[in-house]
Amino acid sequence: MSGTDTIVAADVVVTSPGRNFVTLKITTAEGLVGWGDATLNGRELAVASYLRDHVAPLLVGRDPARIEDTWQYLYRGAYWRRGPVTMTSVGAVDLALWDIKGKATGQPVYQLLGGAVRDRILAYTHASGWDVPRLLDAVDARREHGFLAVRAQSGVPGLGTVYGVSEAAAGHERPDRHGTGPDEEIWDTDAYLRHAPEMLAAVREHAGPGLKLLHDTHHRLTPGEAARLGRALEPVNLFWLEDVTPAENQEVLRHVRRHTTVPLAIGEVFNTVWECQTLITEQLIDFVRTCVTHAGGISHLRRIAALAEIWQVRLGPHGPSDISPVALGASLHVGLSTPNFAIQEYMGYEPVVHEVFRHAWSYEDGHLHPGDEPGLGIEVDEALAARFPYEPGYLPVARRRDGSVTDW
Ligand code: GCO
Ligand code: MG
Repeated sequence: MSGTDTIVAADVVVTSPGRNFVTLKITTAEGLVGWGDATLNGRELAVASYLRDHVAPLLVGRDPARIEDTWQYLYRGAYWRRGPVTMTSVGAVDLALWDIKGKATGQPVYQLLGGAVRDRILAYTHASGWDVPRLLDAVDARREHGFLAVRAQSGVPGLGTVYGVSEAAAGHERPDRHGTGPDEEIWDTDAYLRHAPEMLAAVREHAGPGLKLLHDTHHRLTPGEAARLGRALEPVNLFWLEDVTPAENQEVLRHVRRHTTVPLAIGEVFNTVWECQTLITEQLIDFVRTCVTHAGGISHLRRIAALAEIWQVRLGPHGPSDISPVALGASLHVGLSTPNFAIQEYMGYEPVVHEVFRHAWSYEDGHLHPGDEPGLGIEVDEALAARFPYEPGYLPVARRRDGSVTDW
């Protein structure tokens, strides 16, 4: 790219190979194509419209090499800033432009980010079971596949379906696809708090001390409940306890931090460094979970990483099957080149997803690598993608036993 290239088209590909994905395709006059993930699970069409109707017309004619200028232009120029729809859209443009810059220079993006600081990236995956025996079987299966780090989630006695428990093949992340609206689930915190310590202790007992064991509370506790759970789980030696309490008010984590040393991870629903700022600068968390899809792309994730590094907070980006292989690849380019990147979530994908999104990144022996293809190393098979039309899907809604809505 001579610095005289220009963007000639920005198109949005919505496809649903097993689940909905939204991908931005930017094309330049010199024939370069860049891809950016724009998937916001359960609200996909909002981002597709933000990109198609409001961003794409502004991109045509711009210099694709000016990644940071385009980020500032889209972030500040919209006036209405932050939030998941806006930042997923900005992130998609950012990923696509980094992809183009890599292709123009013949370099994998991690080389443009300063080169590798590690040889490979530790991965963690999900194991779940409706009861503890089936959870232990799932943990064993993931370890047999080479994973050194596993997130364990189980059903809760007395409850029906709860977050994080699915016995579908690896790579199954809700929503369930139907046009009628969210499933509703009953949640009972007391039953969960009675069950979680013994469930996780059973996993630790079964797996031994070497397994990096993670658990996701998924925003469902109050700070006081989170403090009690954290203290109860200290003997289990978790790698991290995730989203212990809703963190829109970041200051409530001060209470949790005062009462427990369990490592805390928060950030997957955050979209900019400003939502994580207090958590990081007051060291209220050990890991920040923001991801390239929903937090403004590679350019902004690196800002979050830089702030986190000053406070010795490490990155453990969100990476379920509802961010696309494009985003996973982009996260791995950041992971290979960022000193305080600790671990990458990786649920895997159903086989058809790997066919639609052909990628250079790879998994082996509990670790991931972005590959050395120029750019992000992912190409979308548009003809195959077109065979999987969008289907409305909703994340579940949880209600307490008294009928009031709570966090799912
Ligand atoms: C995780 C997340 C997911 C989210 C999902 C929402 O830790 O991977 O909590 O399970 O619920 O990404 O779309
Ligand atoms: Mg989570």
